[in-house]
Amino acid sequence: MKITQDIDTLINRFKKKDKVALAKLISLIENEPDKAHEVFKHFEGISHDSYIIGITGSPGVGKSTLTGKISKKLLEEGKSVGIICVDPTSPFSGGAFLGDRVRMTDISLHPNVFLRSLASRGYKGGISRAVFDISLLYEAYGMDVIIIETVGVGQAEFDIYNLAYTVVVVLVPGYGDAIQMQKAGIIEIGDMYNINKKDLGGEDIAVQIEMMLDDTTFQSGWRPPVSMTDAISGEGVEELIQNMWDHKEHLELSESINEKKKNRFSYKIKELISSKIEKLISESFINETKIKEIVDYAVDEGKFKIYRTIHKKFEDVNFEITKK
Ligand SMILES: Nc1nc2c(ncn2[C@@H]2O[C@H](COP(=O)(O)OP(=O)(O)O)[C@@H](O)[C@H]2O)c(=O)[nH]1
Ligand SMILES: [Mg+2]
Repeated sequence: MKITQDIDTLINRFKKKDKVALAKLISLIENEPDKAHEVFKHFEGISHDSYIIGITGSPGVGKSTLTGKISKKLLEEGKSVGIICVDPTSPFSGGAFLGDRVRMTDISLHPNVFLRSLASRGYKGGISRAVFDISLLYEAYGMDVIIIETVGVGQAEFDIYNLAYTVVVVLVPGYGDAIQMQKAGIIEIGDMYNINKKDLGGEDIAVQIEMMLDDTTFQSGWRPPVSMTDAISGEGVEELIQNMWDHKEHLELSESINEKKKNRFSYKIKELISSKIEKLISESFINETKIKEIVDYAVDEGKFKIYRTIHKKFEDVNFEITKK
């Protein structure tokens, strides 16, 4: 009862664009996924869509710096921006948070921007759930643009391609260009490629990417553009933003934006179903009494019997799956 009242108060403040309420709702949803429906039911009348952009690339290529610069430009155009930084490689919980804040000091105090960093692993229901739910909250808040910054592609804990409408792959000049491209799963994943740190060179990698793109046919009719930026000075950032809008327009004109939206939801639904199943199974089988029985048996009979014990205990369990 108390919690419902708290949620109601928070929602009222949230609807008045109170950033503290937004922060509290994010924490609530992160920590208590089962309460998410209590929150989202208040937004059922809202039809606002944010445009969702994914920025991905290896650690250190300048994604956060770039995100800061892109956001700054968008803010200058009067747009609001919700940022989610996912850096599971960050060894300290909160470490990425501080780092990203420092890189985004220019903008983090602006009333129309909000930044959330997810630095550590081990979110209840996983990082992709947290990212999806935070982006849903940003949409309810009325953000014009959502930027999801994430390390790597494919190997990440979730696939940015299923969550964003436009994916920017960021690369840097210098070492291991070929490896960078392989890692980026380059041709399949990016809607555009951006070589950052152009103050350090990078013409050669741009040419390599252009050549790879020339050898590829794009059934969608969209040929990913290649841009170069210096995220520190901001040089080239406008062109990159223009490429994003061009891609958005392409998706809208070809009506594939709806496919993207559907894809986002089917990804989410599959994830919700598997987490429900996981919960059901663990609740039915992993209860403390059962564990105690197994422990007692294993300890009495010897630790090397633990595998055989578990095997035995579950031997006569029959799974019955009912289709509904
Ligand atoms: N020379 C140069 N350094 C950059 C540029 N963009 C970012 N950096 C630096 O690269 C480092 C990593 O940047 P960061 O944005 O944290 O990268 P992320 O790990 O991809 O988010 C920081 O020291 C930045 O100051 C750039 O365009 N040129
Ligand atoms: Mg970063």
